[in-house]
Amino acid sequence: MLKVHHLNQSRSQRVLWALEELEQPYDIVRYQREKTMMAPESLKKVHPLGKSPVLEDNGLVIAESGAILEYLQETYDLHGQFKPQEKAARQQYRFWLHYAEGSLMPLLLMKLVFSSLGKPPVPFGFRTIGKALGGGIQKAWLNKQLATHARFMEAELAARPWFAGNTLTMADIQMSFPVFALLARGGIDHLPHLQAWKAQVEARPAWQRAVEKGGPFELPGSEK
Ligand SMILES: N[C@@H](CCC(=O)N[C@@H](CS)C(=O)NCC(=O)O)C(=O)O
Repeated sequence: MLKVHHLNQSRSQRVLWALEELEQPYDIVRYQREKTMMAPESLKKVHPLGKSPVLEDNGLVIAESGAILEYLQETYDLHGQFKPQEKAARQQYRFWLHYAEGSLMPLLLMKLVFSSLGKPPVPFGFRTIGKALGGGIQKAWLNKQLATHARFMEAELAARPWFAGNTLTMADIQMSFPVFALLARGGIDHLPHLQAWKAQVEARPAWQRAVEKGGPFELPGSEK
């Protein structure tokens, strides 16, 4: 039986969603984030990096959500429903699979860190300077980067309903975590295509079953 090592409010939501779309049975091993938001040490017993998701299947232990989604598509998408066949769409698919963690998530992680510098666990005496520094970096650089990425995705989704074409693919599943994070903490107000994309994700029965099984998926916001 497939086994998903699932951390609450995390990227492993993608894997639960993918398995629900593929209608594959699976077991969930649950981990709860600590106060620091880190995963518990016990995850390191499954994979040395101690990050979620990790998938176990037939003696294989697979980390990295993109690698897991590609594995699931190759192994369980028997009718090729979740990967485009046509060449140009397949290149888009590959692009978004890499872009999600390679380009977009690092900016969103920076947003989370720089907007938290004025708060615990930063020691009290450093919070004023931390807030000023974090705010300064966001204003001078980070917010502009995020706005460029948001405009790019808006333009792409104006041309088609899903990231790699007219139907849902693993590229959308991989993009779900950064898009939800961008909408929660990016501080950008008018993103109608990304909002519409999120709404069509949330309307999918497979997404809803994944949330029911995995627990609520509400990523924290941040100060603008
Ligand atoms: N690029 C990896 C990132 C994995 C990752 O950082 N996962 C987060 C959850 S969203 C995690 O395990 N955080 C807990 C920690 O760092 O201790 C992937 O896509 O799987």
